[in-house]
Amino acid sequence: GSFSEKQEALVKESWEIIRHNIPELSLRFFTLILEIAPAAKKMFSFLKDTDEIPHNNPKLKAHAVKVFKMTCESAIQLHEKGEVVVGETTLKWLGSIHLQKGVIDPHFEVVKEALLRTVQEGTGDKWSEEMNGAWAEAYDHLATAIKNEMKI
Ligand code: HEM
Ligand code: ISQ
Repeated sequence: GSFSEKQEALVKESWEIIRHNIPELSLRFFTLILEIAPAAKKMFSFLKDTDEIPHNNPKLKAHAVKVFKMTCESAIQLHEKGEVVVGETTLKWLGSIHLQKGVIDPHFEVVKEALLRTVQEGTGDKWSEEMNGAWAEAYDHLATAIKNEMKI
């Protein structure tokens, strides 16, 4: 495939760094999403009734970890199989959640931007353009799979 071993390694490597700082970075990820798109706040059930982003919300943390892990998994599959193979059931589930919450295509760019910036901040001096590109590609494939499921 076009996703190289180097790219896969870069994603895995950076996830290892980010993983250890999840409480802070999951919050950062989410803050960035709402900074770019404030209106997205009302879509998230765990934020509906709060004025600020909760600093120690286990649900928020768990959600953010899932998004990171899935993107990471997507990178591994892109390298090994040349495509993103999310389980059919998982994909259907993800498609229906996002459809039901009113997520539309431009939102995916917002989450992408926030994810890439979180990776950049989270990896510090280990960050590189190449690492950024690897995450971007892995995310795009996953986002496309979810978007396709939402159109069915
Ligand atoms: C829920 C992943 C893109 C908004 C979820 C869940 C996952 C997920 C795993 C379910 C969490 C759970 O119930 O345990 C992803 C991935 C994405 C993506 C991998 C991109 C590749 C987006 C985008 C938006 C969005 C672009 C729009 C801002 C939401 C909302 C929920 C959700 C509102 C429901 C949260 C709740 O209230 O329970 N997402 N998501 N997601 N996602 Fe995403
Ligand atoms: C769900 N979908 C996309 C991004 C998210 C970020 C934080 C919490 C939940 C999310």
